[in-house]
Amino acid sequence: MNKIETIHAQEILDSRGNPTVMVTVVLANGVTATSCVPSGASTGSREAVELRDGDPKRYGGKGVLKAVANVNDVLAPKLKGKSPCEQGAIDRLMCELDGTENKSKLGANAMLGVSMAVCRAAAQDTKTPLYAYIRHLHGGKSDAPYIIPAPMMNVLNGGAHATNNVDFQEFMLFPVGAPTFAEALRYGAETFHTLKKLLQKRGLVTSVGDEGGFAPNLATNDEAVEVIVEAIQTAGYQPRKDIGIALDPAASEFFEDGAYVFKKSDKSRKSPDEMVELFGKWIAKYPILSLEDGMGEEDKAGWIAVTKALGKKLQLVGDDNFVTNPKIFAEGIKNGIANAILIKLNQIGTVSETLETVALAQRSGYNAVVSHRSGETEDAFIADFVVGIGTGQIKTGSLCRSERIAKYNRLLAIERELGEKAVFGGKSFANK
Ligand code: 2PG
Ligand code: MG
Repeated sequence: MNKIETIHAQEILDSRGNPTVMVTVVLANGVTATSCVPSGASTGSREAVELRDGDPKRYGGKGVLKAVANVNDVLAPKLKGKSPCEQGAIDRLMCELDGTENKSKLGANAMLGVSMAVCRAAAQDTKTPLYAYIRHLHGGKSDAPYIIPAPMMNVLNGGAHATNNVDFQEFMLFPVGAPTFAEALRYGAETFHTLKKLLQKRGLVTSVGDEGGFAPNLATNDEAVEVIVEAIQTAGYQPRKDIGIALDPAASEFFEDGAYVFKKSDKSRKSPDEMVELFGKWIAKYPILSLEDGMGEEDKAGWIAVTKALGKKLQLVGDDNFVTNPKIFAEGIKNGIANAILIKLNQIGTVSETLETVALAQRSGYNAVVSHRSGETEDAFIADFVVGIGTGQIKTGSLCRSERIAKYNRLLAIERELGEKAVFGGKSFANK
């Protein structure tokens, strides 16, 4: 096995035009692997720290030169000479060198860039596709079929991802009834283009938000779901059976003093109980299969209530409240919160810890949805990652904008490459 020769980081831009970290690992035999780190907007308060320079003279304080220097000057010299196959040891060493609970010293952006680039270098060096290498790292059975995930495609953006008047952040198509990933993508793209026409007919704007979904002003949050259902039907698909809906209200963003305040639309306030009631009505009326962050991360009682009321009827995904952190997630499981977790590598900051959280979900009967961030790059690491862990679901944005499409295109290539050795994740989900 080859050894790490150099590790080099540099500042690049993400899809919002903000700085982020790119890391390149070079092995002694010349194998070279690069990874880029994403960045969230509606972040959970307990996420690992994304180190920013805070110098107002550069990028409004958002520069990442400190994180870059931490890779080049602190991590690189310590990791030189190590085998990239020792993912666990390398990630542990980085955590030790950081020495904080939340990676605030070296920065989760610095550490994750190294962690992902090391993982990719090991895969390349062993001439293994990245998804297969991740399956091996995760201890997956090598003879089991791979699962190509069902995509959640965010076609209508609101909340912190758009400047419209829609309070809920993400309205996603979830084509669980498609026979393959390629077909799921086609169902989604056709519905996306149909939705554009429907919005245009109503005189609404069709410019897009951060994740590539349309971001029109609408009369109510309900109208967002209604126009999507109409688009599904007009595109020739059956709501629920062919294409369901997944929501991420990102409710932490509008939870204030114990109530949910619809500040972007009608300024109304709802108690946690009224929110549970609203979701209950919505799932009876609309083909909603998955609800992420329906309650705010601080509203533990609300989360317990929504899980009791609706947890048998649909997938309830914890994002801001679990932040891909195995300790925080374990606490949530104990408290009977949610039945699924969103997995974002940069919320925790290393590949190994992310795999630990995924393993905990799998042991505990929780579904796990791998996710992009609203600020993304061309790096499609998560496409391989979700196939490697085999949890069967990914959310990675709309059907436009190359930083989103890069992940979908990679999944198309993986599905083609694996052929008979893979099954589509939508099937098992649809049958649940
Ligand atoms: C979310 C994410 C990704 P952000 O809330 O799930 O869609 O948004 O990256 O802004 O946290
Ligand atoms: Mg979320």
